[in-house]
Amino acid sequence: MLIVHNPEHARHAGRHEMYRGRLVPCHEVPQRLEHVLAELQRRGFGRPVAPDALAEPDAAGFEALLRRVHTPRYVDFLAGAWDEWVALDPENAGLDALPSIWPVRGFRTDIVPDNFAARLGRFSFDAGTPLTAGSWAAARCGALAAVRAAQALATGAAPGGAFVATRPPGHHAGADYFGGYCFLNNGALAAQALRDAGHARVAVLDVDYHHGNGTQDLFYERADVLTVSIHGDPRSEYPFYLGHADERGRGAGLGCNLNLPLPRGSAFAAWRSALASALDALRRFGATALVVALGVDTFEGDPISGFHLRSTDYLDIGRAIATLQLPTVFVFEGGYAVEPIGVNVANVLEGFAGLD
Ligand code: SP5
Ligand code: ZN
Repeated sequence: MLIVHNPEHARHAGRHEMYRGRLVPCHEVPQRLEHVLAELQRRGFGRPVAPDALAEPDAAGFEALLRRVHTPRYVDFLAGAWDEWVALDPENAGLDALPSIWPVRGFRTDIVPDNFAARLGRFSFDAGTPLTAGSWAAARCGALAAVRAAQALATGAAPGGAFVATRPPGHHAGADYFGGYCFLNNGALAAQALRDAGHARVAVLDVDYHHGNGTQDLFYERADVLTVSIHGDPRSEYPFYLGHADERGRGAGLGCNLNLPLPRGSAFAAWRSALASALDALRRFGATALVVALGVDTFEGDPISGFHLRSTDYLDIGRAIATLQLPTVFVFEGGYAVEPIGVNVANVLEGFAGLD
């Protein structure tokens, strides 16, 4: 299996996220990915490669792709946000930027304000996603890793599939908003790269505990990309405002989105039957390539989530996904029980690769 890692990931290291009126230490920390990479190395997976090491004839294509999946003004905002933040006050260099005001129903979103705090809110949806000095460098390189992995898959250079070892995660990020620890939607970028490389129908399977609202939003009106997500019921679970079972796509995309919400507290038996439904839908759609948004915050020990999957269950998940027999790129998403993340991610990939 091809492993593409993001050598810039640790440059995104938030200090705090807002939770119940307090700034609490971030759950999405650099050590998460270090545990994944260490466990993959321990099991003898191939040496991770940086995205720059993967040949791509059309180097300018990545910038264009970023600005097709995300809006150009959002990309420009993210690229310059840290410098703007520090320009407000030199002391800001020692603080993370966190939004505290958002345009909601009835507010104007067509006008982008001059005020930085107002723009930070215009391009985000929560106060849990700190923007730091290196956030843009890390997010951009992670997106590049996802796109290069997808392109390697499409050219046949990764016959055993690919894993994008990156953070920050991506599936909560939409065309012009960050949130849920995500800035650029790595999985969506990989799916679009597969479309651009000639796959007429591409599917995204999101197994993170949280609904992949950004990915759903990006492809909601499209018939060429099926989005399927298994997640905690948004009536009680983050991100709350999207991810319900009656969201099936719109316009040309009607029928091309499937949400499989499960109650908080669900164990693997329920999760596994939701996966069977997901796999049925994926088979019916007839995709020729698959992106898996691989979050392992479904784990019983996860500090912010509510499912009860055990480490051995992840082997079974990998095996089940392999039965689709599709070129597959796995993109790392959530998972906050920092040490067990390595074993859980490696189990999915090992189950998929049939190494055991
Ligand atoms: C990619 C991903 O998994 N993003 C998840 C974002 C969830 N953010 C909100 C979590 C708030 C829960 N805080 C619980 C603190 C318990 N001490
Ligand atoms: Zn998650």
